[in-house]
Amino acid sequence: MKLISLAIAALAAASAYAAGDSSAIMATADLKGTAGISAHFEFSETDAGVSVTVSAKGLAPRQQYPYHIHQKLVPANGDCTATGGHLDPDRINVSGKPYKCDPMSAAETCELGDLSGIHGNMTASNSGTFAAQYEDSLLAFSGTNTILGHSLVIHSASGVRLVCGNIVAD
Ligand SMILES: [Cu+2]
Repeated sequence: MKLISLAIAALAAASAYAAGDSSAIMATADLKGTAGISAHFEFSETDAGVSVTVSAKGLAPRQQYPYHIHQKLVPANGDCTATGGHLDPDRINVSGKPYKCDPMSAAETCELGDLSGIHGNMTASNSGTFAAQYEDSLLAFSGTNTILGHSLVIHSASGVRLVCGNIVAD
């Protein structure tokens, strides 16, 4: 009983945290695929840009997973390869030029959609889950940097596209 009430308190604290400054969720994405992995993303507008809340499960314990916003939508057959390349409206990653992006890089030097480059890979817990919340100063809900009309893809460490889902306005 004590454990249950602790769990409820933790859930309440987590959802209050996710709600941030009471800004409403403006878009979500649900990622599914054949890999047994599922993930849920929530995007809301803040003074600093866009708040991103990520949760995933079914990951391999302690493994790293890159993930990105991809340019094209996932087709009805769920084929993640059809989502094209990373969202990159500023054409940062032009073929032929070296591209490097990690959490130490200035976000402006990264593809807009390279969320794991900018904010770090998903690193699975011992039970195969991942959760994070962060602000992204460049993402938007309109204009050239809009995330709407695009998709999210989680990759294996070797780059295989494991699961994907469309970003949908809430
Ligand atoms: Cu990707």
